[in-house]
Amino acid sequence: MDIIKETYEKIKNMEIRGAGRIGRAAAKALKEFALKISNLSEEEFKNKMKEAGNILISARPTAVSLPNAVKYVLKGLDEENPKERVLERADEFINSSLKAIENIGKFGANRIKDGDTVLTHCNSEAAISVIKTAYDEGKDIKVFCTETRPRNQGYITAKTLYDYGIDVTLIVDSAVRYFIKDIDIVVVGADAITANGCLVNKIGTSQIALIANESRVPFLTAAETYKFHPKTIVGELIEIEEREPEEVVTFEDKYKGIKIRNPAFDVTPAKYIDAIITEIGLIPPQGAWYIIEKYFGWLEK
Ligand code: RUB
Repeated sequence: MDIIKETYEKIKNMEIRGAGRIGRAAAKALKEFALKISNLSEEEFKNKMKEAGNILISARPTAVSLPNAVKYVLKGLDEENPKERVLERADEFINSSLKAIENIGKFGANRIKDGDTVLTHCNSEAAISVIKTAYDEGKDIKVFCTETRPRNQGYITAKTLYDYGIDVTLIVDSAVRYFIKDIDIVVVGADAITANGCLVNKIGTSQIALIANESRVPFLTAAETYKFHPKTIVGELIEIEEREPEEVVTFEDKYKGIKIRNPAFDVTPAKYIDAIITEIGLIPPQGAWYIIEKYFGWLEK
């Protein structure tokens, strides 16, 4: 179980973070774990794999890419030659995830025009793929990155895009409304998309969507199909992770009575989302149900 526990820890302490990376790390851990198992009956192998999957899923509660990746890989346990199928399905998940990010880049870049200034929040591989692809297409673009308190993932995005040669401006999260007049389009990632087209993403996303809506700036989320949450179709709510207060601030003892709340994600209603960029193309948020129906038969049957 070493590889499983190690991956669990890395996801929990955010050494591995971002929904896509978390999903791929879980698939990789299951593959490496399966490879190490020998001398077990088929039944014992299946039980061990299921136990490993449950440990991984418990690392962080919000990004649905984690349970979706685990379920995708472990579906191989119901097939003939379960071990081989689990190994194959882990590779399938990882490869299709990487391909999806590339395709999202192409579809999303179509929405970015020459001369546009793009605003992004937090650090999303899928959103970055859209921005880099637009830049690769020769479009003269500028990007505003929010800091993304409390863990400042926006710094990673700013450095990544700057290293790529893009004109980057970093702003504090509360400056979005001040700068919205300079923004042509907002592109963010997704930790989960619900059946009714709502977006669950880094805390602060919903405020940005509201500000964009007020100023009639298009708000797009880049979400691979494995970010869609199958259980929301039957009314299940997505748990919003609340993290340690120390991530926000550490007060001296005298002020220990001050309560600190630190939700890591929030929910953006579908009405503030202009489009969801998936690897099969752009859909309106109302199309989320269709994606879940089409792609998650393997989960809920
Ligand atoms: C990261 C975050 C990202 C999504 C999408 O939160 O909210 O926007 O996970 O990222 P955290 P990607 O840093 O708490 O994991 O497009 O890379 O999957």
